[in-house]
Amino acid sequence: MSPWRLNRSALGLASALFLAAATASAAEDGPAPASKSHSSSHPGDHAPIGVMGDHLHEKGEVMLSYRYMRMRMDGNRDGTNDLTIAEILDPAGENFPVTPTDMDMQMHMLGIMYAPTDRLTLMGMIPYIKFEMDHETRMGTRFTTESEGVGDVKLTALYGLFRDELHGVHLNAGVSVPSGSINERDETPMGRVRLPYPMQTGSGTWDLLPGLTYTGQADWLSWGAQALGTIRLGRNDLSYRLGHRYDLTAWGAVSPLSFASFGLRLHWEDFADISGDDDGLNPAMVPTADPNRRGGERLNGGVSMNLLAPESWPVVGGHRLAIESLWPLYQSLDGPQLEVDWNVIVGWQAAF
Ligand SMILES: [Cu+2]
Repeated sequence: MSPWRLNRSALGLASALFLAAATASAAEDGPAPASKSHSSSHPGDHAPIGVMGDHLHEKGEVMLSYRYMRMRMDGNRDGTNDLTIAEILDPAGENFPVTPTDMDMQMHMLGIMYAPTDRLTLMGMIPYIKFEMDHETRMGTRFTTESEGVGDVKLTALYGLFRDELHGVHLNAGVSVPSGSINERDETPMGRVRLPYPMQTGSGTWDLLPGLTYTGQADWLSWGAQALGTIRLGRNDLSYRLGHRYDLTAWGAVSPLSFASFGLRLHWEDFADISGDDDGLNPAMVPTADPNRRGGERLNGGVSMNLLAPESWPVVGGHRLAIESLWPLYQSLDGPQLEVDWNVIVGWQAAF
């Protein structure tokens, strides 16, 4: 099946809702607390690149962005205890005939932001995701499954609630469109089958993405915090829904140079198990096919750098280049489940 298959009616409806929200808000544009001016931009104006929807734009401004993300998972755990491959396969242990051993996730994400007013910025993000998972069976066979395609498109309205010289607060009101796939298949020792939940590129449900963001800046210091939810609505076409998730993050950065800032971040993520199940999967075969072994919580620590090209530079003046790396400091998983080892995010942003 084509990785570019998109649910057109879903996309159309989401676009219409998005435009309606934009039009409604444009009409009520009063003496709003203005967002920060890009004419005096600063590398620490933006959060570490792994944070989305952290800033507003000035009326009429458009920003394009591209992010490349990679996540590496190696080894399994249950709770906070590491499990060996042998323990997962052992009939006297966890008793699964097959187990994942490691996984790579790569994501390319295109983003666009547009501010119809100083108070309102609209943001759209389109991910293209590639998964690779390695497995081992009780018979000693190793095999790899792969899937790739467009993920769930996210449309978010960022609405300024407050801003002064020092700091500001805005609302994140988003929706995740089920444009990704829940029917990715690949060859396995059991034949060509539908892949388990973590290999699917979409949730299959419309999801609400509510959130609140706080940012501050004083001279060469900047900081911020964001709370985001992912609330799944209903069930998908295979009669399950992924678990709701909650993300809390806080960061601080110093900008010792006019073109560079260096940041530290903490990110707490809490993700629940799946409700319902995909009838095509056998939860006794491999842990990834069990809807009750998908939840967990994780605290990540991140180190980041934002670079801002001087306005005087031709073509790339004002463009941003950023990198962030995150490592789990703590993770407790409903296992056996693959544990995260590290994440890297590289991004480019330019406003017009
Ligand atoms: Cu932007």
